[in-house]
Amino acid sequence: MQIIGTAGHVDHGKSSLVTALTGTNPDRWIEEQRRGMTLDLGFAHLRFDDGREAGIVDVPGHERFLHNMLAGAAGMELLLLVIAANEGVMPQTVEHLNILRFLNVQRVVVALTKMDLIEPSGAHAVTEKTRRELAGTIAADAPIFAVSAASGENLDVLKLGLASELAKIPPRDAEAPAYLPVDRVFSLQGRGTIVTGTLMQGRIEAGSSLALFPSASPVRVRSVQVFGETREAATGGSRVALNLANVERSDLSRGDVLAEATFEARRVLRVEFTALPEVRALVRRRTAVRAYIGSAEILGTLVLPVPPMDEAPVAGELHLRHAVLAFPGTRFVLRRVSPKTLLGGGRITATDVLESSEQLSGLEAALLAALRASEVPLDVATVAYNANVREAAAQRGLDALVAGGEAVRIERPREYMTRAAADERAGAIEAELRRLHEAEPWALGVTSITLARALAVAEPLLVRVLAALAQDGRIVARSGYYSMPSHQPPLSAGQRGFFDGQMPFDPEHPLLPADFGTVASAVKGSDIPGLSKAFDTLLVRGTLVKVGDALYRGTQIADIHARVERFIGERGRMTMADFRDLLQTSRKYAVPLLEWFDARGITLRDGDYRTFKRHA
Ligand SMILES: Nc1nc2c(ncn2[C@@H]2O[C@H](COP(=O)(O)OP(=O)(O)OP(=O)(O)O)[C@@H](O)[C@H]2O)c(=O)[nH]1
Ligand SMILES: [Mg+2]
Repeated sequence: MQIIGTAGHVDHGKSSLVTALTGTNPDRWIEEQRRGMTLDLGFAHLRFDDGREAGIVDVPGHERFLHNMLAGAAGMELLLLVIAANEGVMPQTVEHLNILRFLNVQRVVVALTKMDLIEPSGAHAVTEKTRRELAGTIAADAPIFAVSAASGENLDVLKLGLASELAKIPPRDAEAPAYLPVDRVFSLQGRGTIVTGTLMQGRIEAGSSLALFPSASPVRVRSVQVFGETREAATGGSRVALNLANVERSDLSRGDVLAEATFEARRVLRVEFTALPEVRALVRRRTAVRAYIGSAEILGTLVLPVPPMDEAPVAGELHLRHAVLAFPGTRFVLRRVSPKTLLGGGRITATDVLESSEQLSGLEAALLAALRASEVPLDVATVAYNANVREAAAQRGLDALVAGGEAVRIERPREYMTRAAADERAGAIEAELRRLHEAEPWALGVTSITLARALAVAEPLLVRVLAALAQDGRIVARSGYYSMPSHQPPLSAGQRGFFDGQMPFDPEHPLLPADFGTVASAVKGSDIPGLSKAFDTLLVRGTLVKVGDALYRGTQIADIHARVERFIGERGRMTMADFRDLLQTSRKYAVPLLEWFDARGITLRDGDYRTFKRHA
């Protein structure tokens, strides 16, 4: 099997094309279907008429979810670049190409889709324009197929094109050791822990023993599945799901690697790095970075003897905060810590670097010593005083330390602490978050007050540290709750049964909501554990939606949204009476609903009429 990956700007039709080609909608979450937008990686299985098969990894186009795109990007061999004919090459089209040029893509196919939206007479001109816009990228010489997922036009030709490009890609090395970056972890009732990923190389057999990195803890592979079918073994280039013994779901996350137990994860890697020309000035001797290796995102520092001057790769070191299992030849991409600008990428050349060759200047070393000597974060004036240097010099040195990742800045008021001290705090916070997620999986997260109490630290300082961690993407802050990025609150069976009972599906009136007050007081009156936190979670995540006094399921809102989209698409505009007829509902429900859509910038009110405003 081989892996095809999609890429392209948000909304250009990647997932629709995957659905049209395979019959599988890669948007597997309700939230994705409700928002009509891919949030995380999706997977589908493409079978060709001659019996060959390929796995498809579908990525989100929105730049906010670029970290998810990056988690799936390393496994791609054939890139299916999707460009909407009515929009052409857009910022994320370029960004995705900039990422993928550093990874393992070997061939590219361009799908110029949504051709049904342009005049047939303009087709040739659009194709030519696209060809020009792709000059100088890895898609420069790729075949371009003009298609439409909506009408099905030319999809069979595209499929033949994919098959012919796949045939040009040599099979992956089966003799190489197995290397599986994990991109999904879940547990199945009665089966235990399941991980999925793209097997980058080698072979994994049912019954074999491997280890999980970076911890190197041993695991046994109970069974192997490739696209839902149980197999004796999977080989490089397959999308695999492994049922693992001796490991809890909570011990694993995206970014971990399964490989042979004799290997060792490393924190310092020797690398060759190429900076993207437009951001070269941001790369210094020491640059704090987010490194994307396999499916992992790891913070660290890129250390170069001289900053890059041109297109040529520069040899240097990558100092990571967490060890990673990688091989010489493994490819990676780097982004800035914040803002998360794409910096470039490269190749790991050696993993046997044990000692850091990093040198700090005398000033930086003195400032770091001053920070180290303090138990609390310090402002620039205090650091300057303690290190006996002028404040302007201290500021310059601190900025360099922050850029290089040795020191961390927290805001309001602005103060500094060493990376080691910040990591220690962060580690304690993350461990506590994990513990609380396990204790109350249905809760969206934890408040700063609860965390401060559990960790016995002052809340005001904790809030500032939490803000810095959220900025780094190490934790998520949402509606006053903090959580680990991987936390996906599931409901207990009792909680699920309760909400299903409160909001039964009525096939006669599929869009009729429940009464918010009634459900809320039933929540209060029930003795099912954790129910009110579970209710909050459902509301914040949009699984349930409060509109005025009514309570809808997210799927009902998605359905209403789709009907409105279709109606306005056909008629151009919609009145309140149209809306009522469309939903076969009364004013009581229709008025707050439309106001809710207005407030979210989905519909646009103009007197008595509404028009549509997608992604406003
Ligand atoms: N007319 C027309 N509309 C299309 C076509 N393909 C997709 N669409 C519409 O374009 C919108 C976006 O399609 P998606 O497939 O979700 O786009 P995407 O690239 O996966 O979007 P993200 O994953 O969020 O980046 C949806 O409303 C689709 O119905 C097409 O060939 N023709
Ligand atoms: Mg999509």
